[in-house]
Amino acid sequence: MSAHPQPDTVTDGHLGPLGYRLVPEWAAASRARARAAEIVTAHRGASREVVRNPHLDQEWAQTIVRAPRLLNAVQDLIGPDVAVENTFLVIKWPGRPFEVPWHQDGINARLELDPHRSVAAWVALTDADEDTGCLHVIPGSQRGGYRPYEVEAETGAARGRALGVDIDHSIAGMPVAVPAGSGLLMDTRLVHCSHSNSGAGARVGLNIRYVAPEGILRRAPSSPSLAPLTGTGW
Ligand SMILES: O=C(O)CCC(=O)C(=O)O
Repeated sequence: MSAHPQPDTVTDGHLGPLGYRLVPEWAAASRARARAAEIVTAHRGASREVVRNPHLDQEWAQTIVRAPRLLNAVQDLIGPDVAVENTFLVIKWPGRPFEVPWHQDGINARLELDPHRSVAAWVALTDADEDTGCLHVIPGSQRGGYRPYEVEAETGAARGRALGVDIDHSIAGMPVAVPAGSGLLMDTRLVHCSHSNSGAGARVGLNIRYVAPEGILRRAPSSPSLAPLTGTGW
């Protein structure tokens, strides 16, 4: 018998009691920052804040979703066959209001993911901390399952988010600082949000939804095709 308590995978989920964990250095910090600088240069003119599904046509995003340390950590959780369901790039410009409300990545008006056959990743291309608008999480909130959600208008960062009716929206959650080149893996039921960037430079982060075969319980027919990365079960 193991000397260490094992996570209760039924209630805690595959990421254990907290519902998230750090993936250190999927890329060297300098490489991630250099990529962020290119992205910032490309989008500064229009002050663009959101790019949807860059993994479909951008080489840099295709490289990130396949980064070996990230992909290996994902495969450890959901098995060898992995596809990308969605990516979502957020550029938070310094001093410009940009709040991402409390939500869960695995459910919205168009989608429901099986939390045991999917995982969300948030990867930092610049240093993310409280000043620059890092994620805030509610550790253990995955145990409450998917919550009723409100559907926001499809503008700005809105994605038909799952805003829990039983969440006290005044709570701060726990800020999770992530250095450039590292990332977080999150249970797709983990409740999280992020605040505006009051730092000096742009904050750039990429959200990725990874799925295993059978990991999608409901998905709008108009959604872009899955992008298989590994395996033959697609
Ligand atoms: O980049 C952020 O600040 C938040 C992104 C996020 O939570 C998401 O895309 O689900």
